[in-house]
Amino acid sequence: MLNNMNRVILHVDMDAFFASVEQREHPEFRGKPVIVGADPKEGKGRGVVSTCSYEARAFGVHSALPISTAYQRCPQGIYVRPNGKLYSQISKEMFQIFYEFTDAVEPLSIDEAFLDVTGSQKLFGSGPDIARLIKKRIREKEGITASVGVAPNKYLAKIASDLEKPDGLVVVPEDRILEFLFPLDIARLWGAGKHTQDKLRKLGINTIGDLARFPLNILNEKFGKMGKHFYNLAHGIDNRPVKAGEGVKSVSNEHTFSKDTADQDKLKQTLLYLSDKTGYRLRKKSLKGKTIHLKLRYGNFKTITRNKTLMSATDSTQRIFSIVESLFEQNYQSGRPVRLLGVGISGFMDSASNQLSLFDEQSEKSEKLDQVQDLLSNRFGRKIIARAESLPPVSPPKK
Ligand code: TTP
Ligand code: MG
Repeated sequence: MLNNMNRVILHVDMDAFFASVEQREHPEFRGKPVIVGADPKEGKGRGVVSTCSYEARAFGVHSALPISTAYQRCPQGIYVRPNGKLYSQISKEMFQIFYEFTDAVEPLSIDEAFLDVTGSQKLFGSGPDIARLIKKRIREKEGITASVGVAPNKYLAKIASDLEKPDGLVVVPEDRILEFLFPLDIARLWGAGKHTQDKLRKLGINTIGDLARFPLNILNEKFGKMGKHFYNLAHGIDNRPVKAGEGVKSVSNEHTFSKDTADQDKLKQTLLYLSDKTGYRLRKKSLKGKTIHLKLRYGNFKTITRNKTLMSATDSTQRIFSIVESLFEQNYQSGRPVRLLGVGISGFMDSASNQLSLFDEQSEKSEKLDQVQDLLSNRFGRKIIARAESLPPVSPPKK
């Protein structure tokens, strides 16, 4: 079996990112519970916690917690609204630091990335040496701390970076993978959500070691093709390469209706929902695309795809939606039941290097709305704050 391919992978993740930036900006916040998120309005505010400092975590506050609950748990906390512009700027600088060490950088979110440093060792030293250099650069240049995992693959590096937060550095050497992995709880298994974890526990599998020792044929039976994947991960095998940002060629989202529909309101609502998901994913990856795609499958499986290329690249939900809506209006045969809709975008350029186009006031406003939404919904809060008119149709699309 081709095992881990002698790669050296780093996973870097900033500690309490937004809150650490606030503590850097306001020295009087240091060492105190700082909660970044919605306005608590003396415990009556709506919305959620984006993140909080480790001092606030001691009170049971965490990301995605309703801000009113956070206030109950930690009324003495310092509550601040997110400053998305500043966090994006620091994120950009942090990625520049990564690129000093390797071109193989795969961004995962605003504050984390995988780095393949296999080829960088001649220049900068071993994996752990590079991890220490990166941590030092970030501390000196940005005034905040990062945690790093160093391992022969992405999966192990990701687990490792989380184990000794904040300011952690955990190295998993090739010959100690199983020793490292087996005692860990299966909550650490990548790709296993709450439901899968419950299923595993019912089989008596509570640690990664339990999973590794479990018969593969039963895993296949219970989890289909994920069975083998889980089994491999439990043995520390993960050959997925680090995909540098420019490797992304298109982003798309589809929805299959539980029952075919010709209801135009419902169809457009779904297009808005899919445009929003697409825009969100673009903005998360700092990408902008020029060509917008519509996919429409009728009840009899006849499928049409149409696209339109814009003069300038975009990542705006509103802009994507306005294009797919007009493609839909031009191509949909009214009254015919639809089975599936898809929205996609390609023709990428990096949004950082994208020249600002001359937005009119309306599109600037919608861009701000998109940004605020991203900040609030980063990962968990997404469904809760979806634009009212784009609430998930019938059954929400699968991820
Ligand atoms: P995370 O890396 O998940 O969290 P963190 O950096 O705050 O803390 P940790 O030390 O555990 O890594 O997310 C990065 C940033 O993304 C976080 O600072 C704020 C934002 N975020 C949200 O806005 N909402 C969320 O629900 C989560 C998880 C993160
Ligand atoms: Mg983080």
